[in-house]
Amino acid sequence: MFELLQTEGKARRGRFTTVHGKVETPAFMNVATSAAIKGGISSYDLVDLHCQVELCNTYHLHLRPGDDVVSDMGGLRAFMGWQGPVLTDSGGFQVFSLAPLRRITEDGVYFSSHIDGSHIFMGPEESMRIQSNLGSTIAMAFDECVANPAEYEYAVQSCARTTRWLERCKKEMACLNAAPGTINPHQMLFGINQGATFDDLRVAHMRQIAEMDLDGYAIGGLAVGEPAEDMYRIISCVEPHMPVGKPRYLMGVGTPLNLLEAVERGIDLFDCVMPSRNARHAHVFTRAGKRNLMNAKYTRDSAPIDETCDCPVCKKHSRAYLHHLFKAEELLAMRLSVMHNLYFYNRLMEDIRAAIEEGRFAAFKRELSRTIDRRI
Ligand code: PRF
Ligand code: ZN
Repeated sequence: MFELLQTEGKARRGRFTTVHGKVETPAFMNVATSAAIKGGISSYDLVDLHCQVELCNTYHLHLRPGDDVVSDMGGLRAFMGWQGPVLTDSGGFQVFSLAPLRRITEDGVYFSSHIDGSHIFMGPEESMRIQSNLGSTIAMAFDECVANPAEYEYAVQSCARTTRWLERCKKEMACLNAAPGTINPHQMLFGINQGATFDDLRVAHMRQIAEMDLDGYAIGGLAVGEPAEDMYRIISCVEPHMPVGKPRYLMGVGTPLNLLEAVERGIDLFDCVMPSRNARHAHVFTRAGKRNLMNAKYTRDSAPIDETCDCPVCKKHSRAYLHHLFKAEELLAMRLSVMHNLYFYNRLMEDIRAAIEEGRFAAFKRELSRTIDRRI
């Protein structure tokens, strides 16, 4: 169930209730691709980092350790020791971005494993069965994410196939949820809007899938090579056709500024590897801009990463200490900087929620946009 608590322009403050807990929106989902947040972050750290939802990947977990293993261990939440909601991505996007030698047919996708080269087939039914074994709170539909720029004719065909795949996903999930012994018989299904950068395809596809009464709607196929302005334009043109009473998820996005721009355009949920990936390369976010902790200017800097941050790392450690850990290639360097960056994203969303509640989101966004994306 999704409740709209408050709006300011298109920006929405909502509450998404799942069998595994409530999600206050707008929210950022923390990426744990192979059932682990990269950088040595555990599920109990995530509680301290104000994480609400963990996101895992069907493709990776199917290859290793195998969804049969996760199922035997009681599902992903039990396996990871995470009590809150988990969203699983369908494998569609990862097959297209990671697997070599893939062949797409009406049935699904043939590809080789990026781990051992073995030949694997995944279609809508396989993706739903795997996600059912994983026992996630929310399963994503099996879609095709076309890289931008795309050919119009190809995008038309691909979009139509993604719609047919969605119908098959919905049918298969209904069967799986009703079967005895299913780990999460209340598993929800989100549809994914595609259509490359073509406004007419995007709108037509969104209108089609909006009629299928799914539990939520995602916008996929963005942040895959197109300029940010194209992404913002597509969100704005698709949004009026998204159901008001369902959560809206922008997949794989993005920078702090991207999140502010998308919230302003009516998006509720996000996920991105950016906070953890950047942190592992010594790039940390602050409200005043991005820092590179490898920079020699931090050698004797006793200030925390971000003076305005109250994360466990900023409460305790200096830039000088983190700079040293990165130089010395200590594992702790990555762990501490990932913790800060995830907290930064989760806390940014908390402040966005408070701003919408108090009718000052526009001012909040204007103020932060001046500094948040610059390098310092
Ligand atoms: N489809 C799926 N997962 C995704 C995407 C998509 O288009 C994207 C695009 N940014 C990220 N993750 N299934
Ligand atoms: Zn911090």
